[in-house]
This record gives sequence, C-alpha cells and structure tokens, in this order.
Amino acid sequence: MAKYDVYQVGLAVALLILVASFALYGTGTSVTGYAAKSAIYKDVDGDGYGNPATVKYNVRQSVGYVLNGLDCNDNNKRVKPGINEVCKNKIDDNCNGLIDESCR
Ligand SMILES: [Ca+2]
Ligand SMILES: [Ca+2]
Ligand SMILES: [Ca+2]
Repeated sequence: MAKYDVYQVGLAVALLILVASFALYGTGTSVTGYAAKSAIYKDVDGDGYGNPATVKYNVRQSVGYVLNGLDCNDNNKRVKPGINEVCKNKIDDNCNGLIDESCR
C-alpha cells in the first residue's frame, strides 16, 4: 500500500502547486490593495498602465514601473483603459477586449 500513499502525496502536492499558482496569478490581476502593493509592471510607453507580461512580485517600486498591469499595448501611449475607443482603426484602444466596439 506504500505505492498508493506516494501517489496520494504526489497528488496533494500537485494540487497545492495548482492552488498556489492560482493565488499568485490572482495577486497580479486582483483589485485588492494588498495585491497592488506586492506587484509592479513595466510601463514602457509611459501612459501610467503597465504591461501584464512584465509583472514583478515583492520588489520595490522603481522608475518605469507602475502598480497596475492593465495596458493591452505598452508600445502605444494612446492605447490604455478608460479612454474613448477610436473608430475604424482596428485597434482595441481602451483595452476592454473589443476592437472598434463603439463604431457599430
Ligand atoms: Ca503603458
Ligand atoms: Ca475597445
Ligand atoms: Ca479602435
């Protein structure tokens, strides 16, 4: 029965890693204050919104980094959440996942 126990422990560890990775992912995208403090994101275009792919955890805030990872195009400062969608440019200007949605 020892083999079965090893299998069970392995399964438990795998489950733990899965839960931990979900929790870690959550700190990058969560809106809670605690999460915002522990994650920073590189803001290349300087629009105040960071690239979610550049997240760093538990490091000091530094120049060129911001506390959110909401930029869907960090190479264009005219593309960021909260701005008006520009019609017919085939770009998701306001980062809501929809392209030219206000143009219909
Ligand atoms: Ca940016
Ligand atoms: Ca949009
Ligand atoms: Ca657009």
